[in-house]
Amino acid sequence: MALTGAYKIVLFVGGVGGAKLAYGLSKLLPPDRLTIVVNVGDDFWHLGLRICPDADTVLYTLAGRVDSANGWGVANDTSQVLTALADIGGETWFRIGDADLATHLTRTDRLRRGARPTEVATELCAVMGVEYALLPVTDESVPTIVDTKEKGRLSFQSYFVANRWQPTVTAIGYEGADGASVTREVGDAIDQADAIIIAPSNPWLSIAPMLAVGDLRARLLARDVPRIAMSPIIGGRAVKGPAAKLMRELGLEVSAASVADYYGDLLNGFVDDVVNPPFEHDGLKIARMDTMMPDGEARIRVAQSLLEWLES
Ligand code: FO1
Repeated sequence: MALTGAYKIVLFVGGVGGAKLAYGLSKLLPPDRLTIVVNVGDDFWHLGLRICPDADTVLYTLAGRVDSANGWGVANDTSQVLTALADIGGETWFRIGDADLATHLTRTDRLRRGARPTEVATELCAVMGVEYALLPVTDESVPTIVDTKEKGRLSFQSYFVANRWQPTVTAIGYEGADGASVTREVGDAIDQADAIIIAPSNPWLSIAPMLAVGDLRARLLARDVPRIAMSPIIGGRAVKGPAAKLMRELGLEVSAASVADYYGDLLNGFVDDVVNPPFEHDGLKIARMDTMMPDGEARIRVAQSLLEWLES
């Protein structure tokens, strides 16, 4: 599976963890060799605006604008509108900064004028100086729904933000996934890919919502190229977010091996972290490396190690 020459990578990302690997790879591969496909399951309507958190996290990260403490929103953003909203009893549970609001206003305006989410993503990348193709997996709405013991059925942001992902998850759904289809742009990227990489995003909340869309899984399986995932579990826990807690609630062992099992035959390669206990998985080539990406330099180093493994 050694990659040679000017090979093309398609990277599937969700939230913050995925954006870090996208950043690292963007420093090593030119735009015509790295396409980023982003989860749309977190997207929702809020205060009349279409909010696309995972797309914006990748966009701001690649543009060098992201608030690095949170991994989402705009660095050093102000909160005049949030304060004014609070004064008049508006919703402030979802923290939207003033500069971030400009993105949501622009996206919503473009969508209302008939643009596709894919076109809006391309336009926002262009104006923010991001030359990489940042593609929503589908232009249709496929919201992630979370069934919980304590609060019943919750929309994703209600689970993740309003309830701080504390409720016990009993099931996760991807509404409308069957009837949806990947965009032409995503289909073309997959057909031309020399390798498919699944970022260390939450498999159940950020990657599965994409794999559920239409015939995406079958299209990936049809490509006889490296199809690898990077473990989001390091040392028995998630670097950020609910992945480990979710695995426990779903009755799974909190390990990279469980993640590899979950992805199943979709993968023929897996990148595990050196601190995780080694595991075997038939049909899976497993690389072990330091996958922590606390800063820009580490992200580039991890991306470099990943590409070197693919080239070996
Ligand atoms: N996550 C939070 O935990 N609290 C927030 O107030 C919040 C606001 C927010 C605003 C814009 C945006 O693009 C993302 C935001 N996120 C927030 C993250 C968001 O919930 C994402 O869906 C998660 O990062 C999961 O991918």
